Amino acid sequence: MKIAIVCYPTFGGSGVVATELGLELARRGHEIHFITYSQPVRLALLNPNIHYHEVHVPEYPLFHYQPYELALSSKLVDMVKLHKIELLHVHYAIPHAYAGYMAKKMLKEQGIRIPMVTTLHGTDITLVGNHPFYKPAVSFSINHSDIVTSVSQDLKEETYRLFDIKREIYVIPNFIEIDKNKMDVKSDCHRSMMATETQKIVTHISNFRKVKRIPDIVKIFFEIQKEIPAKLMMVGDGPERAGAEKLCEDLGISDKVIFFGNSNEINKILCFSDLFLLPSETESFGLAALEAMASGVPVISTNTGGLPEVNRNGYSGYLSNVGDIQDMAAKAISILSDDEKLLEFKENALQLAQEFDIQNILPMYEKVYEKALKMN
Ligand code: GMT
Repeated sequence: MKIAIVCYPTFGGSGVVATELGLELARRGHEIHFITYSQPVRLALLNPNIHYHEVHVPEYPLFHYQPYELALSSKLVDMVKLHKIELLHVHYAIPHAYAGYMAKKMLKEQGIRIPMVTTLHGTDITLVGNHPFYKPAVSFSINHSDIVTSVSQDLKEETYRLFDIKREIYVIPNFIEIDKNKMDVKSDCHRSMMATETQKIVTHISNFRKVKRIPDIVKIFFEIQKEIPAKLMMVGDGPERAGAEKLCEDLGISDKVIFFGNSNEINKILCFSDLFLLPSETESFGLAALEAMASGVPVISTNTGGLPEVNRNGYSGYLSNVGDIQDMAAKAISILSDDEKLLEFKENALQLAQEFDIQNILPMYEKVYEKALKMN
């Protein structure tokens, strides 16, 4: 199949999922065209089946806001015609499904019919989409997609609860490439550079937005390090980072916390991590938790959104109520203070992650594509 993938090219989970999906589809022989405003961070153009088309939004002083959706829909029309693309797979209802719908309409006028699959990732529904200003556009974009998928059962239910949706939503969970994960870190895991033998390593990875409850991470770690020699690895960047650095200073733990900034080699940090913290306010799936588990790192997370579909309480880690710092700290300490228990949780985490191996999940997308093509 010739498939156009539209996504955000940044470090967020949806961009990672879209990129990894495209890469694996290309390996399986499909021709993949990424269409977005800059090259996706995890995309290496080393495969003849991978193409990247940049969407340019020319600056024009008349426009207070430059019209990205317009540029994207025009680019989609041009690329579909030029490369004979058969299917659009857009990640995020707004603005991607919105722009995709316009592209479909323009193409139809020219006698070209093309189906659109929309994948919902969470923030479009739970945060952005729920804003009353965007609600009609999100409902419209979902209802006018040929097939809609969501990354968790919880997100599917939330979408039905918050919007007037008239179509079936298929759940296709996020995935991880277990083999690649193992290969990448074989010779590159430098634990001794980060901590002493006796220190345990706790890690968090995100885009440091408010929804991630970054101060909770620092406070949980503050409790952990009172009981156990430990270091905290903070990976990623975003609006909450400066506040977190200040909180570490105020609590007197700056020497035990490393802020890495953004990284696209997170498995080289996860490979030496003992525990992963994800105390988010909400999380449609929690890809970072799955990435941790695939590196054999147990997860302490909240029990909201799709997180219980990824992290199994008392098995791959623990789940607590949002904001319950004491509970999360106690559970972290219980795992980290008992080497036998830690090892067991590490093995469980890896085993559970295997259920989400890309080889199990990708055929679900292929099936959906075939169905969409038949519908058109
Ligand atoms: O984690 C983020 O805030 C980024 C966001 C995104 O749009 O990339 O992530 C969302 O999509 C990911 C991939 O499906 C999910 O794993 C994240 O849980 C989801 N984030 C939220 O729901 C807050």
